Amino acid sequence: MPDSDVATLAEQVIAGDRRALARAITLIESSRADDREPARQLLEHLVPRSGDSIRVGISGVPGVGKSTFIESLGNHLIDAGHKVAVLAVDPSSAISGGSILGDKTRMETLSRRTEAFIRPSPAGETLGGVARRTRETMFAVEAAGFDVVLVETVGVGQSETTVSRMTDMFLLLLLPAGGDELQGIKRGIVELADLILVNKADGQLELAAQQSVTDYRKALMFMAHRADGWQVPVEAMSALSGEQTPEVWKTVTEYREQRDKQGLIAQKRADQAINWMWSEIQNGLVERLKATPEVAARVTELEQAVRDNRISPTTAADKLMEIFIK
Ligand SMILES: Nc1nc2c(ncn2[C@@H]2O[C@H](COP(=O)(O)OP(=O)(O)OP(=O)(O)O)[C@@H](O)[C@H]2O)c(=O)[nH]1
Ligand SMILES: [Mg+2]
Repeated sequence: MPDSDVATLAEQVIAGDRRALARAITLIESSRADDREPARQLLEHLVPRSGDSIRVGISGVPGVGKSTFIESLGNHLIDAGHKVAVLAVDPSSAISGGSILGDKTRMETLSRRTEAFIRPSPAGETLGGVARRTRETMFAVEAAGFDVVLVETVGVGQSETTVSRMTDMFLLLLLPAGGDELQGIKRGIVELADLILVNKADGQLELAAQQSVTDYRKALMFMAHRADGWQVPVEAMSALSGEQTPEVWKTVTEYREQRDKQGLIAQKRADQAINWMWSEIQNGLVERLKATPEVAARVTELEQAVRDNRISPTTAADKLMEIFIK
């Protein structure tokens, strides 16, 4: 793609042209080697126009109600005059080749509104690859004028950390659960989640949900306090009825405003950007190392030696890095 075309595409995205935005994201997500450079150039145009948004991560186990909540929240926000982008980070999309997260059929009303933009998880070889493309897509949707970005991810391990590293606030959805299951709320979660929502607080589950809220609040009190002094709220919610959605959003904006005043959002984003730069360097170096013919020629042999316990992984790694540097 010639430079002038990239510039035109960027202009169209910034002007709010949806089809241009879709094309831009396709370019960003492309794994073709010759798309990488134009994608990079495109981002250079878009990044200065990005950032004017609230970025919210939403996580929870499959079936907890993430999509139902996003449908409710998204509609509420659009009614209030926002433009809402929904992105997804699904590590399993690497295996399945596609993702159900961010699937439009699960957000039926929202997906039909022109003020919403829904993009399923990109496919990628690694979580890092998926995350990189989602971050870059975030720049594109922000440049296109979307001022709320919701990033959905499944609540299984690494992907939560990944999403918390690209958002301003992280929401964790939990299911109503009794005593023993409370251990599901692990220590790390407290550092990660800025707001905990016990979903499905309706019908037969309402009482159990209220009880869970009480239990989780107690459990949180006994855990180490967060370094930043934020007391993580725990609330019951029914994403299905959407009754608490305005209240939930109020908590999000309060959190945002409070931290914005203290300069903490800008600081967090700056830290995230620096971390990202270093993880790009890490990934890039490994890619280049593997692509070096002199290294490639020795990899199989050294891997076998490590498998057979003939040399230590550390020594093998040192050897390969030495070959690379030379
Ligand atoms: N009763 C009740 N059911 C709900 C609520 N929220 C979601 N559900 C139902 O729970 C099921 C799963 O909801 P989803 O929104 O698809 O859940 P999800 O977390 O997006 O699931 P995955 O995308 O598979 O990870 C659906 O049948 C919803 O209708 C709620 O607040 N109350
Ligand atoms: Mg979903």
